[in-house]
Amino acid sequence: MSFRREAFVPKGGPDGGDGGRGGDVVVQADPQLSSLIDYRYKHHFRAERGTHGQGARRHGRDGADLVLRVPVGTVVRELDAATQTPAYTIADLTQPGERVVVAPGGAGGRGNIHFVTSVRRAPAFAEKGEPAREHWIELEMKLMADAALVGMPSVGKSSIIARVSAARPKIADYPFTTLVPNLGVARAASGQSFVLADVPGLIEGASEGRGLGHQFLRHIERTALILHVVDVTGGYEGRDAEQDYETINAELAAYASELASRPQIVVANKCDLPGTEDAAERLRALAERDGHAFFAVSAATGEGLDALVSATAAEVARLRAAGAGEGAGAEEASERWERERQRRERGVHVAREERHAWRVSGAQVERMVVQTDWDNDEAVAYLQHRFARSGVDDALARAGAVSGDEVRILELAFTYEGAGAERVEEPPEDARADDELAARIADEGEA
Ligand SMILES: Nc1nc2c(ncn2[C@@H]2O[C@H](COP(=O)(O)OP(=O)(O)OP(=O)(O)O)[C@@H](O)[C@H]2O)c(=O)[nH]1
Ligand SMILES: [Mg+2]
Repeated sequence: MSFRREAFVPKGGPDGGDGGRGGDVVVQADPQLSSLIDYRYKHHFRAERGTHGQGARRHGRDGADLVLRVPVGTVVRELDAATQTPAYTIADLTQPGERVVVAPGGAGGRGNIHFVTSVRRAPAFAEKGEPAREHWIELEMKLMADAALVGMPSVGKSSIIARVSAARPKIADYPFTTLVPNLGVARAASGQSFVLADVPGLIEGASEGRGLGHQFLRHIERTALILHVVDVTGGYEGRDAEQDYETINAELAAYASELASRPQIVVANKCDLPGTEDAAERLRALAERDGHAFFAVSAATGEGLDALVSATAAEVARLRAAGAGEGAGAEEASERWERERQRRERGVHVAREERHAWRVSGAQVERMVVQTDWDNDEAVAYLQHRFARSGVDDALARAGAVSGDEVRILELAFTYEGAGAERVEEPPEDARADDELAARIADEGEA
């Protein structure tokens, strides 16, 4: 709050500038990153704060945003601070450059020049800056591979990725050797390359969470092409190749119907071993029945792998070209996350805590409260006016509040004066924004 003071101008008007806004904390997908390791040990991040407004209408400086870079394919969730469990998904960052604000910088308080009206020439109050906000955020990196090696345990998925890429996963003759997905880049003779994922083995019941199933089926969800690997020896457990093939497809379908219709290449592995020709031919027939390409290979000798890699590269290129047109670009997607965030902020929730006591919550409403200077009657009157404009009073009326009821917001209590309560004076210049807000709250019918 400030008034102009100059020689020969005994009663200068109000001239308090606004405080600068605090920086946002932003999470942004960066194609250069491949893990969330940066967040393993450092958990607290803060953006810069804004500086105070000053007299002579000088505004404070805005704080710089803090951008947290994460790999493409990171899912960002809001955690409930008390229970540390996910409350909702904030964004799913699937494209390079896609971003989302996870903690918006606090708005700077507005200086007293903003509160001048026809009847209030010299407002002796200004708004407080919005305090910094804290959020607990969970980051999960989901695989963004072009193709995934899927199949029963021990069919040779890791052996294949080790042969066709620089990935060096553990290979052993017992099931569930692979416990976390491995990624590798494979390059075809044509020069085309693609990212291949080696996913832990699936078993019957995986779609219901058996084995390591659930965790890894989730990753396959985002992979455009499935390389379905089948051990044509039947494996040491004496399984049957055809049956394995059907089992895995049934699990994919049970997990998510779109996985069943996802493009698939069927790979018969361990064809170097004697007596596997029959099983391989029967598998080829099944693949053809289902309209899938089929390759007989050996991860042990390398036979057939070049052809498999070439076909996979071509199919990946085809799927990429088909997918490029659909879906929004990174910028559009970021705007969508921002709109969703703002919608969450605007929500006004009214809950009855006692017969004549109501709890009102919502980011925007709570912000109005914390920005109010309680030692200043004018500022408090202005807050009451904002409540009316922003739909809080209406929401209370709809919920059944009556005059005299207690209204609790954060740690403060107010007295509800009824929908017909006396209006404070004409709205100042920000009233239009408040009007829109009230209309939106009414639209959403949140009460
Ligand atoms: N003879 C032969 N053995 C193979 C071939 N491919 C893999 N194996 C063997 O099969 C066993 C399992 O191979 P992995 O690559 O670990 O199988 P996986 O599918 O990754 O298994 P999980 O990670 O447990 O799901 C190992 O002993 C490999 O040496 C092959 O083409 N021929
Ligand atoms: Mg493996």
